[in-house]
Amino acid sequence: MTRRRIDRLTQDDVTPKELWLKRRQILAGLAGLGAIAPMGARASDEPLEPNTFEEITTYNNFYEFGTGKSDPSKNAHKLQTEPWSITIDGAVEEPVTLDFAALSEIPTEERIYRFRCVEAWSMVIPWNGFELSQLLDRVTPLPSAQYVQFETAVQPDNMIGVRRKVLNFPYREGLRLDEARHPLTIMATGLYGEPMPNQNGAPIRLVVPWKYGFKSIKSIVRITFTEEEPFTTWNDLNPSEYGFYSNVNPNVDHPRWSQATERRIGGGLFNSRQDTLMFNGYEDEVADLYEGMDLTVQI
Ligand SMILES: Nc1nc2c(c(=O)[nH]1)N[C@H]1C(S)=C(S)[C@@H](COP(=O)(O)O)O[C@H]1N2
Ligand SMILES: [Mo]
Repeated sequence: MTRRRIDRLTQDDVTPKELWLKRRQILAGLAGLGAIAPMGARASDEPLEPNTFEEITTYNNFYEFGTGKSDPSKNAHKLQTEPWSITIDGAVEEPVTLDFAALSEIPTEERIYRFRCVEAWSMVIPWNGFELSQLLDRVTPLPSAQYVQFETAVQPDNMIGVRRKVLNFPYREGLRLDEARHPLTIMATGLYGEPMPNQNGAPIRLVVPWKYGFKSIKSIVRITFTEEEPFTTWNDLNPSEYGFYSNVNPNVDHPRWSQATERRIGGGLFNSRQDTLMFNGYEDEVADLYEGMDLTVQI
């Protein structure tokens, strides 16, 4: 596993994709070829051509800042990200709280992942972050712990969607512990080598690339180990439409639309609609997590 720190860019160091690709090649040359290959790239033959920084930061779902795709990029500048901390508690021997300085010390690496929203659109995003297991290892779970629940910050004064109560906030999500510890599951602190933009879940958010996008909860302040399957926001709202597992699955349609294909944002007129891949293309890596489960029933 490669581990490297991505230096923060300066304010005016906007990264056009070509320049960023060139920088990656230089880094690849320095680090030795192969060391730079992101894990996600092995999942299928599709070359992962990332979406632009502009696309990734202007077409978002972040209901704390409104329900429209362009609302987060307009409203999320109000998110207060300093000070920030994550508390890890619940079924553990001793809870810990990590402040942002402690979180920033964890070395990051780049992961280029497909990202598939349950609404049948998708992107490819070059995240920077570290494996969630590195955070979970900071505590000793009780033997009875089976799941983790995640919770987003609630800042009513800064979050128009919270004031309007468009969802049952705080936004909460959850994973089974083996899913949470899977090496593809990351805590992302940036993208394109820049600190995480507010609208994408600053300063730190979850990314679970084989599950529908709503599992990848943003702006996390709490991780709680639990014995039972935890409360999760969308599952609570409508369990028949949003399962706890919500693995990307082209063979199980959403009750109101097909999940067989997806619209790649920015994909152009002719190649914008493409087949959705089982587990979003990460089947080789994650299928064994679900051995013996009927994925048409346990959605
Ligand atoms: N706290 C919080 N996290 C969230 C959401 C949200 O509304 N609030 N939306 C989810 C959904 S539906 C998607 S598709 C992704 C979108 O991530 P992106 O805007 O970085 O592409 O964030 C997920 N995480
Ligand atoms: Mo989504």
